[in-house]
Amino acid sequence: MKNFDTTLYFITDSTDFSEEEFLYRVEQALKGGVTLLQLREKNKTTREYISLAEKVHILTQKYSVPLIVDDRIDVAIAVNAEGVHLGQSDMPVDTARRILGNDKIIGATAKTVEQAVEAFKNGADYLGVGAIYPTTTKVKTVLTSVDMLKDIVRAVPIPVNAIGGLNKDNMYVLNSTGIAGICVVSAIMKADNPQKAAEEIKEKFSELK
Ligand code: TZP
Ligand code: MG
Repeated sequence: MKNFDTTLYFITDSTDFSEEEFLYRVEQALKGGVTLLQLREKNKTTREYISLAEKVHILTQKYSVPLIVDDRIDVAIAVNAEGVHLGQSDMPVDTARRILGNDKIIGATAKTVEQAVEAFKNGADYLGVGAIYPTTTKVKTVLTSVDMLKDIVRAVPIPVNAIGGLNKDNMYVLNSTGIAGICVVSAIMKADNPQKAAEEIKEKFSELK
């Protein structure tokens, strides 16, 4: 059964960390209450990606948090991850759904109502919408307005998460948007204390109206 909570969706980035430091930070974040975790790697070989995904999956399973693999259906299948996240240039959601079946979580990126509705109709379980703020994480994206975020939330019945440059001090802009959760990379990944960062972000999110 698909069972997931997008409240605090942590997307990892191993850039500039040793594997040991990376895995330590991932575990600290899980201790801090991350509810969904995405492994996102852009510069690894397939073999390296699978190797890291296996190690991260052991950690996410220890904390009963579903593991989502960014882009790579093959890597997700290889490690029996709980799901995949697909951008607008990645495999179409309906194709991924056909390959993965109904039990896997499929997330999609959407920047317009049309993209959101299409992803939902094609079988997406949740959406990531942004970037809300400029981001320091390496990604090809454009800014998405909070008004567009609200329109997307209204247009689809699945959980919608905000992403992009979000941290505990600026997420107040997400008040009354109706989002299900937030996605963060650097606010946790690069924090002095990833556990504390996760706890604080979760607390702030719970205060949103
Ligand atoms: N998609 C839109 S913004 C982004 C992705 C993957 C990166 C968000 O990273 P950060 O560090 O939370 O701004
Ligand atoms: Mg992608």
